This record gives sequence, structure tokens and C-alpha cells, in this order.
Amino acid sequence: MAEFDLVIRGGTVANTSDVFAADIGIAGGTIVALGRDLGPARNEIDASGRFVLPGGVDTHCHIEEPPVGDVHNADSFASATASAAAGGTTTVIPFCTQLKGGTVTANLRDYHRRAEQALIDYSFHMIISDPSEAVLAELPGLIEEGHRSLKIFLTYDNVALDDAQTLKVLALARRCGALVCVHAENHAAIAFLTEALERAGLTQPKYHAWAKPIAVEREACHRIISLAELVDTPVHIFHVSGVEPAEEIRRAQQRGLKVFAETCPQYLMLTERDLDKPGFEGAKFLCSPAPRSAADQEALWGYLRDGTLSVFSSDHAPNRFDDVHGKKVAGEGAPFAVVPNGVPGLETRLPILFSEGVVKGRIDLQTFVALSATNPARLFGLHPRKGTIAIGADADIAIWDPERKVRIRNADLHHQVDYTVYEDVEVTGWPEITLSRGEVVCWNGEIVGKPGFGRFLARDPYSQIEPLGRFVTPFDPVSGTLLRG
Ligand code: DUC
Ligand code: ZN
Ligand code: ZN
Repeated sequence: MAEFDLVIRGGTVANTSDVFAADIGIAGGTIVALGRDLGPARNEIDASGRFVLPGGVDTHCHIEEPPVGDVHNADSFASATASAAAGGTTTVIPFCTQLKGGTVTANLRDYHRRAEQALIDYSFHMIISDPSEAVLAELPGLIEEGHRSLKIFLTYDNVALDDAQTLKVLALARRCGALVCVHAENHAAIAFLTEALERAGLTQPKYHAWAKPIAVEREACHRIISLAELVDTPVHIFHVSGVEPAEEIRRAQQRGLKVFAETCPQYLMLTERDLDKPGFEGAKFLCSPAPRSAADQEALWGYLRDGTLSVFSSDHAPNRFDDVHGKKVAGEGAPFAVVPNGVPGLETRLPILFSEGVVKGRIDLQTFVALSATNPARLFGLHPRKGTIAIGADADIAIWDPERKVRIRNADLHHQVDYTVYEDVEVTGWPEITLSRGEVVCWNGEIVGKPGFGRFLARDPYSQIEPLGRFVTPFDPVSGTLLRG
């Protein structure tokens, strides 16, 4: 009888720690052997000349969220996870939304039901937009079930929390062992700037960047870091767009705080000028925070290299362009303030990081693996099951052709969005085969995985979410304990 279900032979394996030549033996969906000339298997994949990498872990992507007004998510769990797998990603963490006035539990049950169509494994963040007493009472049980991250917004009318509400969520996260992820922009400042721009008749997409200059992000980063420090709980800051917020984060990390942060492809690839495309085209590129300058782009690579930004996510936002349920919900030429935010990117996240980063010499292969898989898996309590090629880990693997040249075309992508902001961008390197728990999900661009194969990943407590035990006064406001007289 064959020892292995599958052996991947002759490839170059890369982890965050090492790059080495090895065969990978897989049985029962997990990696059971790493070595040379592994014995017989029922199936074999020849990976010579290929990189064999941990499947990507995308810890920030919007999938099948409930409609907000008339805006609908174009992707279902099936289409989004097919697209993710085609781009070398094998785990996603999307968002279960609590809308103001609502509770979390019913939405979570509904979201679990929708996610049953996923082709790859998944976990959830819980968006908290209204931390009422009832919601704060239901969260401990839901966190205990393994929904171990919360997401809060400091802006957007229907979801923004004020400082008092933010502190309540941070304190609860510390009590229950959960990580708070933050969309950090100053809501009142954006409203003030937007109104002023509207009064002056400046409403085309390019003015989105004027309504959300980097100062609104810098301020909110500083604020969330300070509030988290007051209650001694870690925070993770989403979609850092440039130097000023990154400097706030770096300063906090240098002071020893558990402040984690990510950036996304759009902040490496787009600038404010993309919002100024002719006609309404700029709306395609409209995301928040807004794309910044070429100098910010280059600086972000430095923060990715030095670990200030330890996660690279897509912030996949599946709003169609030519559609009244997407960017054109308020009509072609609508003011920027009513255009849905975000760009799609589940499938292009890793090819862009590989091509712009590894191939162009900005990061090495190990850093690529760290940013795309290992660090997000560790930060969200999924490691070592996910994010590494190691004995005992799930056989979530992307086999990359590092030399394949691809001209990105939306027609070739697997999402349900009708555009990509990377149309015609040429990349070198593409994942050829993607495996989830030892099963092929995507083979040379063809999706062979099945909806329903993906499993929910419940997350136990883990070290990144432990508090430091360090307070700004001799009093712990969460436990109510006097630490010294
Ligand atoms: N910004 C968000 O806050 N969410 C979705 C996408 C985006 O650009
Ligand atoms: Zn956001
Ligand atoms: Zn987002």
C-alpha cells in the first residue's frame, strides 16, 4: 500500500525561516514528511523548477457581506474563494457584520451558513458597529467559540465607533482574548472636509483623496494606539497607506506595544493620480484610505522589509464598476462621497507581491512567505496549522512558476467583479497549482475544487493576543485592580 496520498517532488520549498530542496509527503490532508526521494504515493506532482510555498492567508477580505443600502457584494463565498485559490491563497478571514441596532449571533449563524460554499478554509472577524450592553453580553460566548477577532471602524456613518465605544470593545477584547482590528481614519475630519469640497462643487472621484488626506489616517492611528495602550490590549491596524501612519505604528512598536499592521497591494500600486482618470473611471480606484504618492509607495516597501507592517492582505472589496449595485449605485458621475469604497484583489494579491517584491529585488522569498502566509497565520491564531510547510501542518500549498509572465486581465480572473485596477499590468511569477488540505483546488488556472470543501477554522487563545501587563497608571481599568498604592 502506498505510504502517501500525494508526494510533491523536486521543488524548492520556502518557509519564513528557510529555503530548501525537498519532496513533500501528504497523507490525510496534512504534511507528514519532508525529505529527499520520498517513497511511493497514490498521486505525484512534479515541482521541479518551481517554488513550493505555504498557501497564502488573506486576513482582510470582504465576502458576501449583507447589502448596505443598494450596494451588493458581487462575490459569493464560492466565487471569492475560487478567485483566492487561483491566486495562491488557501485561507481567508472575511467579516461577519453587525449592523447598528442589531445583534451578532443571528448574523454569525447566517454567515456560517453562507460560508459553507467555500472552496478553501476560512475563519471570521466580527464587525462591531454598535457595542450595546446586549452585544457586549453576547460577544464572550462567540469569541469562546473561536471567532477570536473583532473589527471596528473609526469612520463611515453606519459603523463608526466613538472613543467611548472603542474603549468598551478594546476592554472586552482583553477580557475575552480577542484581537481588535481597526479601520483608522478620523470620521469628523472626513465629514468636515467632504462638506467643504461639496460646497465648492469639487465632487469628482479625485477629490476623495482630498477628503481623506493622510493626516486623517495618521490621527486615527495615533488615537487607536493610545486607547489600546490605556487598556493594555493589542491592536492590528488595517490598510496602512503611507509614511505618516506607518511612523505612528513604528513609534508604538519601538515603545514595546503590541501594535500590528498591514498594507495592501493597492497602496503599493496605485497613487492619488489614478483617481483622476477621465470621466468616472477614477471611481474604480476609489478606496479608503485613499491611494497616496509614489514616495509613500516606496516607503511602504521599507516598512514591509523591516517588519513595521507584518501582514499583506487584499482588502478585496467586490463592488462592480458598471453596475447600479456597485460603484454606479448613485449613477455615473455621482459625488465621490456616495461611491462605494474599495477595489477587488483576492486573486492578484500574491502575484503582485511576488513580482513587484521578489522579482524586482525589494523583498526576498522568505519575506514574501512571511507577509503573505506565516505572519497573518500567526497574528490570527492559525499557525502552525496554516502558513507554513512543516510536518503536522495542513497541506495548504501553492506551487509557483517563478518565471511565468502574465498580463493581468479581468477576463481571466475568477471573481465576479467586472474590473481589476491592474488591467494590463505585467507580472512575473504565478501560482500554477493550489492545494487545500492536500486536494487540488486550482490547476493551471482551472478551478477543480468544490464548494463545500472549505472548513471553518475556530481559533483558540494564542500568544499575540495576550496583554503585556503594562499600564499607564498603577490602576488596571479593565479588571479594576489597584496595582500598587
Ligand atoms: N475601504 C474599506 O474601508 N472597506 C472596503 C474597502 C475599502 O477601500
Ligand atoms: Zn477598512
Ligand atoms: Zn476592508
